[in-house]
Formats: sequence, structure tokens, C-alpha cells
Amino acid sequence: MQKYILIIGACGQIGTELTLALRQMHGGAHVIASDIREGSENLMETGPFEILDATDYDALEEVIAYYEINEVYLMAAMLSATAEKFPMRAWNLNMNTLFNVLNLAKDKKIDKVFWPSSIAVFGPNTPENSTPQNTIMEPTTVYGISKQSGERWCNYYHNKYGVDVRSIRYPGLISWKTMPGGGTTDYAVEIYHKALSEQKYTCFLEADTELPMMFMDDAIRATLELMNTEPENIKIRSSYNLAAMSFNPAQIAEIIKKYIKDFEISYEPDFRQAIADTWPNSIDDSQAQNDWGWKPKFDLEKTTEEMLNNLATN
Ligand code: AKB
Repeated sequence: MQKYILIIGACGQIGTELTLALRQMHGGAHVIASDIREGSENLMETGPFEILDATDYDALEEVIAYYEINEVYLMAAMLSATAEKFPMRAWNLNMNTLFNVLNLAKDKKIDKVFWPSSIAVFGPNTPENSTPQNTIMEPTTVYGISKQSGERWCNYYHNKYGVDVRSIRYPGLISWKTMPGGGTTDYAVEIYHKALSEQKYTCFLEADTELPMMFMDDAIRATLELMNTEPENIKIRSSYNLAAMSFNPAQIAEIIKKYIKDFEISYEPDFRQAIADTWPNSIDDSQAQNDWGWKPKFDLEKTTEEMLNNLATN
């Protein structure tokens, strides 16, 4: 059977790179990008694109039927910082898109679903170092509450209806092709842009706020590895912990200084500090390692080299 894949939220930070990677693997015509607005030139030129609001069930169903889609990656979401400003919009977007996709899978209109969760599912009562896969989860942010609820629904649809839904709790993601938007971990991307353009950066988190992070190439590889593993390897149908590195703003600034000697960082924490304070410092991802062989390739040094080289030349 021919495989046709739909990416919802294809123009965002993860969606863009995921679409390009999937088009490399399956050919452009087999990977349909969709979003509520058009994306980068590269994304628009390498395969089909549909303007699609995935909160609209009928519109989504129509695209799925038209392209005979069998696999959906639902990457549209409102992230942590923006969601605090628009709680109901965030809840509606994050939950209704998920229900629409899960219901299409339940009705056998698609075979397989990827849905991203986040370290935001954890909260202030969670053990903050090497946070285990199964632990106390009491998120205090709108985004975290939507992701934790989403995890429970994924697990429910798998157990009750046999839906093949797979998920990862992404840490903060660092990439150079597309900017993140509205997250608390966004500082770890902005800092590289400002280091190159202005040799200085004012960070919205405190110097010692340690958070789990990952370079985008690792995140894309993890996503594709999880989606391509045999179903019997997948023991968790809520969402997998995933880790690569952990650092704080002072540590990333130190590494950038090795490449840009005059770089200076200052700190003006804002409302995002309170969000970051409820999230783990580091994640235990041994279950992902054991179940489907996860292993990261990029540490902070390698990520910094990639970010500065690519941003300077692209
Ligand atoms: C955010 O900061 O909101 C996201 C996330 C950790 O899910 N990057």
C-alpha cells in the first residue's frame, strides 16, 4: 500500500523540519504539508501544501480523503508562554485538533498518528532531576494541563479503540531553520541569533535555570524512529520521556563565548521564569532507550557549533 502522510502545523519550528525530512524519505508528493498560513519557500516548493485549520473536523476529513492519507503528524499547538495569555484558545486548539485526529483514527480513516507532548506535563511536585517516566505530574500551566490531558486521551484511544498513536515528551528544541514561537525554552534559540547579530543577549530566564533541551536533528530522528518501530516495541501509549542535554543560560553563554569572544549576556526574568521553575532540570529517558533504541547525538558543544555555523552561512 502507498503511504501518504499529512503534517498538521507544517510551518512551525518542528513541522518544517519534519516535513522536509519525511519528503526526503518518501518523496515530496507523498507528504502533504498543512497549516493555517503558508511556510518557507523550501517547504512550499518541495511538495503539496493545504491551508487547513485542524480544529475544523470536516475540513480535516476532506483533506484526508482527498489525498488518501494514512499517517498524520499533528504538530499544531499553542506553546507554554502564549497559552498563559490565551488559556481558552490554547485549550481549544490543543485539545480539539487532537480529538479530531484521534476520532479519524478510531473510525479507521487513518492508520497511524504522531502527537507531540512536552516536559511541560511535569509540575512543581515532580522530582526535578532525572525525572522518571512515571512520576507525579501536576502541571500548573495551561499548556502543561493540555499536554497531560492529551497524553491520557492518547492512552485511552489506544486501549479502548486500538488507535496506533505514538508520542514523545519533547524538551526545549534548538534549531536554525525555523524560529520557535511562544515557548519558554525559546531563549536557547534566540541567544544564537543575537550572539551573531549583536554580540549580546538579554535573557528572560535567570542565569541558573536549568532545563532539558535537544538539537532539532535529534528530535526529528527520534520522531521518525518511534514512528517506524514495530508496534510491539511501544510499551507506552501516553508519551515517552526523551533527553539529550540539560543546561542553564549561564552555561550556554559560556560556550558561545568560545566562538564569539565579546559575547555578553544579561538577565531580565519575566513571567516565563515562573513557568520554567515548575519544569524538570533533567529527564530520565531509559524507557525510550530500552523500547526503541533511542540515543541522542548532539550535546551542547555540538549544538552550538551547528547553530553558529548554519546561522552565519544561511
Ligand atoms: C515550550 O517552551 O513551551 C516548548 C516546550 C518545552 O514544550 N518548547
